[in-house]
Amino acid sequence: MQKFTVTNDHDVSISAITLGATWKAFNIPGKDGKPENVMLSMPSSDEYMKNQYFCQAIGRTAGRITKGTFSINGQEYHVDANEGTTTLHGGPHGFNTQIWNGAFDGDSIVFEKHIDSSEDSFPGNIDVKITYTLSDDNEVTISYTAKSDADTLFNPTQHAYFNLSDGQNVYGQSLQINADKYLELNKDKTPTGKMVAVDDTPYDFRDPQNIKLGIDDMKAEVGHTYDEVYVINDHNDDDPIATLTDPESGRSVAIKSNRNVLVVFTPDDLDGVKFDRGAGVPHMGIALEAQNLPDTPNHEGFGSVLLPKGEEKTYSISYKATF
Ligand code: FUC
Repeated sequence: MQKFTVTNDHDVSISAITLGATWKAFNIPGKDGKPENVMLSMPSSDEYMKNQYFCQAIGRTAGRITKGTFSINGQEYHVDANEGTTTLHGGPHGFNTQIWNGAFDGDSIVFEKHIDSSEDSFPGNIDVKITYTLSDDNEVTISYTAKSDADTLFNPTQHAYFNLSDGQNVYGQSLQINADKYLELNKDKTPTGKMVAVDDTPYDFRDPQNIKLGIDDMKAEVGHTYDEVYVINDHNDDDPIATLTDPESGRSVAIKSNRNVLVVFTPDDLDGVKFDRGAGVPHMGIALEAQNLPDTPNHEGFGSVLLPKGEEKTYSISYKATF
């Protein structure tokens, strides 16, 4: 396994590793000027292999595909399931399970991989390129490019878990999301197809909201922590879709993307997981995953994540640090 690091002129740096094209570090100075890693990272490859998805690249399709079944141009496909009958985050052989070929391209970190249809069960053999770039104004851009030899689906994301504080949990941090609606989910967390207004619910992050208060309200009113699919409002590509802020350390990360979804996940149970910050505790990080609507082909009005044969498609997500 290899690790690649890029540092800019403001003491901001990023590291990424070839296992899972994982975003291992985003070091941002705090009020004291000392850079700390705001990604929920792990100390060893063993730990990354035991605990999937932590800050890893997700593909071909982020989120859940109902019964691992979808149609493209009238042809039905069944892909491998890895959560009961559901295909989660690209299935059992998704991007996060691959060892990528890593290299520097100038100041960018580039991961490339050819994935055969026979390997991950999705239609089409694809060539994928994931690029990490850190700018001098402290913005990280991750882009995902793919080309397939048959029509297929492509809806990648980065499963970034953030903790901007110097402490163990995200309770002091606040989150703002540019979303009037979220997806209603079935018990197995697949979408019902319905979008629900956030008004007067703990789902409402249109104004910055303290995460601890939000989790408490969710538990009291809805019965569980956040594991939600926010439908991002129409916006200019230059406007952040979400901003995470830690008043205590002075760090903040604004996410920009032209994707129409942000998944927000605040895991209760990180027991037994070893992180660089220490032993896993509840709400040690918050996952913010910019993507397109999940289970797309199975719901009318969800748009398209089709990657047509022979066409190259690129999706990007940017994370701008201020401190
Ligand atoms: C998020 C959630 C899932 C899952 C995964 C690791 O995308 O929506 O429920 O637990 O992360």
